Order: sequence, then C-alpha cells, then structure tokens
Amino acid sequence: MNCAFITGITGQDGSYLAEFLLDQGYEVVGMVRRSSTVNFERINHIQDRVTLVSGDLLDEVSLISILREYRPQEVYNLAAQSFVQTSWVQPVFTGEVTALGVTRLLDAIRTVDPTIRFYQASSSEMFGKVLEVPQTETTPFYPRSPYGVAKVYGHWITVNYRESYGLHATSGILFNHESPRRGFEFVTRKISSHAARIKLGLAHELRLGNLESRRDWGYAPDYVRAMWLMLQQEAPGDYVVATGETHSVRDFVELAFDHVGLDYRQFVVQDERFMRPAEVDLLVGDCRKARDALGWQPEVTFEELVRRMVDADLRGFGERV
Ligand code: NDP
Ligand code: GDR
Repeated sequence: MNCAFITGITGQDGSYLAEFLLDQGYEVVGMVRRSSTVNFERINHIQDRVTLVSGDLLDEVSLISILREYRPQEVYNLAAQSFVQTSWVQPVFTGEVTALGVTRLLDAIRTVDPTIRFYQASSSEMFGKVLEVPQTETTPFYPRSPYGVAKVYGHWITVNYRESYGLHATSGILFNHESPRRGFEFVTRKISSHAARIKLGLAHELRLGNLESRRDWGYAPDYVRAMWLMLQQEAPGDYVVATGETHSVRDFVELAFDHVGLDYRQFVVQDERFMRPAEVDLLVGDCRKARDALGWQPEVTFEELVRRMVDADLRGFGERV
C-alpha cells in the first residue's frame, strides 16, 4: 500500500486531498500542530481512516522523525500561513512557515529518503502585479505581499532541490480554489456565509474591501486531483492549475446574493479595514500544460461554485436557527 504524508491536513485542501488519496487506496499520514483546542472540523469524518501525527513546519526534528517512522513515498506540503492579509501583520512568522518551512521539509526528505516524491503548494500570488496575461509556468513573478514573497521562496527552493539533489520535487502553481470548507476569512466564504446569514435573518450587512480585484476561482476538490496527478508523472516539474476565467469580487457578491433572492447593493458596505497595502488586481491562469501533460481540467464552473458555497452555508446556518 502506498503511503502519503500530508502537511496541512486540517486545512481546506488537506482535507480534500486526504479523502481523495484514501479513495485511491493510500495509507494517509497527516501532520497536525499541537494546540490547546482540537481543530479537526474538516477531517472529523475521516479521522478513523487517517493517521494523525504531531509536528510543525517550524521544527525540522519533528519532520525527520515522521518521515523515518512512516516512510511515505509521496509528501504533499500544504501547510502554510496562507492568509494574505495576515502576512502584513506577521511577516516574519509568515516567512518562517511559508518560506523556510519548505526548506526544512525538503531537507528532511533529502536526509531520510531522497526517492520520496514531493509536492509544493505554490500560488498564483507569486505573479502579483502581473507581467503577462494570462499567467503561465514561465511568467515572471512579482509578488505583492509578504505571503507572496514567501511563496516565491518556497517555489524556488523546490526547483533548487530538484536541480541540486535530483529530488522528484514538483511545484503546483495553483490559482484560487474554494469550497464550502474554505476558511471564513477568505473573501468567497465571507460572501457565501454572509449571503446565507442575511437571508436567514442572522446578519444585516457584509463589510468588504476591494470589490474590483479579479481572481481565477476554481473548486478545491478539482485542484487536489491535479496535485496527485503531478506526482504520478515520471519527471518532476512546475504546473499552473487554473480555470482560465477571471471574475471580480463584485461578480461573486452579485451572484451569491442573487442566488438567495437579494440585491447585494442593499447590504454590502465598503470598509477600509479590509483593503490591502498592495493589491493583486488581476489573476487569470493558462493551464494548457496541466491539461496536455496531466489530462487535467476543472469540472465545476464559477456559477456552480458560488451556488454550492451559498447552498452549503444556507444548510449549515439554517440548522442553527
Ligand atoms: P488553509 O489555511 O485552509 O490550511 C493551512 C494548513 O496549514 C492548516 O492545516 C494549518 O494547520 C497548517 N499549518 C499552518 N502553519 C503550520 C505550521 N507551522 N506547521 C504545520 N502546519 C501548519 O490553506 P488551504 O488548504 O487553502 O491551502 C493549502 C496550501 O495551498 C497552502 O500552502 C496555501 O498557501 C496554498 N495555496 C492555496 C490556494 C487556495 O486557493 N486555497 C491557492 C494556492 C496555494 P492549523 O489547522 O493548525 O492552522
Ligand atoms: P487571496 O484570497 O488573497 O487571493 O489569497 P482572499 O479571498 O483573501 O482575497 C481575494 C480578493 O478579495 C479581496 N477582498 C477581500 N478579501 C478578504 N479576505 N476579505 C475581504 O473582506 C475582502 N474584500 C475584498 C482581496 O483584496 C483580494 O483581492 C488566496 C489564499 O488562499 C492564498 O493562500 C492563495 O495562495 C491565493 O488565494 C491563490
């Protein structure tokens, strides 16, 4: 039985990837950080089918011990301080986890078993103030936040360990992907949860920052499939994963509120607190390489994504009314 090790298993992507790998017949080992309260909400339903081990990207000893004990063939590095806005408030911490954490894990792999296949969760935030539209694997990076800068480091250290030590180290440059399991601080879930709560009479307004920024939004379960496909390739590489469509935050709000029969203009308030010191105005990816080499394509459309997220929040909040 193949064994896969996932960092960030308690996160949105980690939970979907764990489900996907279990379905493929893998033994799944997931790393969790010690905390005073348990936050296994996203993996409760599979907890008895995965092995959870304690560790931290800040602590290389824990990474080496886990690899030595479980001997995985595949490692998926999904752990990160992943919220862009927080990266301005905690820039050093973001660099420690999201940038240097990648080196710690790569070095643990090099030390324990250099035949392990490694996936790094790189991001479209690396393109930042975009130098080309649409963005591809060869578009130069111009990150706009401490998070984006940290991800550029994580990307290049992955490429460097591939080239220096011959590791099967792959970087998936994933554009935004969302789901009903998305954290509430990210704009899509903030919108879907507020649309549902306003509809149910549990809230009366939605405070947002920049409504004009544009993102290439896909559906998270489609994207974890691409991660796995990348590690099944003979050779490691870099792949853009995206839908090729771009929509504004305003488009997302409008669709979400339309879906519950409300006019967003009556509820949305623009609030300076949610504006960013430097914004990424436009992202749209060209995933031709992933399509041709991996046979990957997204299955859920933007409109369907919005509907699924709002419907899930209507059910979730509706049960609590
Ligand atoms: P989440 O924020 O939902 O999950 C992040 C995970 O990282 C959580 O499990 C968290 O654990 C864990 N984590 C954070 N810090 C540490 C640490 N020091 N040591 C160990 N684990 C840690 O992110 P997503 O699931 O959305 O994203 C997964 C990865 O993909 C991230 O690296 C993100 O930056 C990247 N990415 C995401 C995209 C997206 O649109 N979702 C797009 C492109 C890249 P805990 O639960 O304890 O906080
Ligand atoms: P992003 O996602 O920064 O693209 O990073 P987020 O949903 O936080 O922001 C998207 C866009 O929406 C604008 N926005 C707001 N954002 C938030 N969070 N809250 C608001 O109130 C708000 N109002 C407007 C933002 O300014 C931005 O333009 C996500 C994360 O998952 C990263 O980890 C990942 O690497 C990238 O996607 C690809």
